[in-house]
Amino acid sequence: MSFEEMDVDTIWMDGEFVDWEDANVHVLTHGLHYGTGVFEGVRCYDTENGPAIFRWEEHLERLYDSAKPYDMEIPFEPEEITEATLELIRRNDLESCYIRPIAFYGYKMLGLNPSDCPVKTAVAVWPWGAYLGEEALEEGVDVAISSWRKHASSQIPTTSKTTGSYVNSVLASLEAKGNGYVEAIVLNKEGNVAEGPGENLFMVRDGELFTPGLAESNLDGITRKSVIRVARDLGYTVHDQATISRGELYNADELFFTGTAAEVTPIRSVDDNEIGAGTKGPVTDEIQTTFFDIVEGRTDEYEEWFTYV
Ligand code: PPE
Repeated sequence: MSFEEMDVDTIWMDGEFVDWEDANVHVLTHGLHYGTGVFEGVRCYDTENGPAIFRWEEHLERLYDSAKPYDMEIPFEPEEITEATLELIRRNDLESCYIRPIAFYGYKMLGLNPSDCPVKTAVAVWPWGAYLGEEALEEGVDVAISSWRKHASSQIPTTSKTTGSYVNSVLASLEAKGNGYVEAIVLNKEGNVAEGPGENLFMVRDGELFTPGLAESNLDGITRKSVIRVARDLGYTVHDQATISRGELYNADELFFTGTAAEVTPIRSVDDNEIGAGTKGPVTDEIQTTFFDIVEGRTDEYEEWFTYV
C-alpha cells in the first residue's frame, strides 16, 4: 500500500509534530548522499489490553547503539523519543502500526566527515500488514540464495542499522523478486548464511534450532532474540551462535525468517528445493503461534516486553 492511500497525517520531526506533507529535508542532506543515517523498525500491536509497542526499549537502545560508529549524537533523550512516539500513535488514531524512528546527518555541508552537520531526528508511523503477504505466514515463502554477498562487519558494521548499508538488502531483494522468488537468503563473505535482506534466519534440525551468531554479518535482531527466548521457554535447544553452511539449508527440516516486519515467516523452498514437507513445519508452527499469542496479548507472560500507548 502506498503512503497516499493511508490515513495518517502527522510525523514527529526534530521535536515537533508536523503535517505529513511537511516532513521534508533539503536535497543536499548529508544522509541522502552518503547513507549516514540510522533507523529502527518497530511494531505496535492491537493487544487484548489496547495498543502496545513490542520491545520498544530494546529498539530504542539499538538506535543509539547504531549511531555510535558514526559519532552521531542523537539530540534527544530516549524518554523524549518515547513520549513523542506514544503521542504520535495517539494523534494518528492507530490501534496497530509500524514505527520508523530515524536519525541522520542533515544539511550544512557535503564531504565525508559529517561532524559539522546537524543530526535530524524523526519518527513516522503507519499501518503495515504482513511483510511478505498474509499467505506467507501460513504457507511459507519461496526463497533463493542471493548472488550478492553480505558485507563483513569490518566493512560496514552489520549490527548497526544504518541506512546506507541497506543498498545490499535492496540488491538482494531486487534480484530475488526479479527471478520470481518472494525473498532472498544472503550469504556472508565466507559463504555461510548471514540473513535475509530484512530478516534473521532460523533452521530446525532434529528438533533443535540454529541461528547464525552475530559474527556472521547479521543484524542483532530483536525478533531473533525474542524467538530464542520463547523457544527455550518452550523447551527447545537453541544454538544461537551457529555457523550455517549453504548446503545445510537444503537439508534442513524447517527454516523460517524472523523480523519486526516479517514476524515469524516459514520458508517452504530454497532455490526450488522443498524444505521438509514444503509447508510450515511443526516447530515453526509452535513458535509462530506462541509469537502471535504474545504480541496480540493472549498471554500475559512476557508483559515486560510491552510499552502501552
Ligand atoms: N536483518 C536485517 C537486515 C533487517 O533489516 C531486519 C529488520 C532484521 C534482520 C530483523 O531484525 P528485528 O526487526 O530487530 O527483528 N528489518 C526491518 C526493515 C524492513 C524493511 O523492509 O524496511 C524490519 O523488520 O522492520
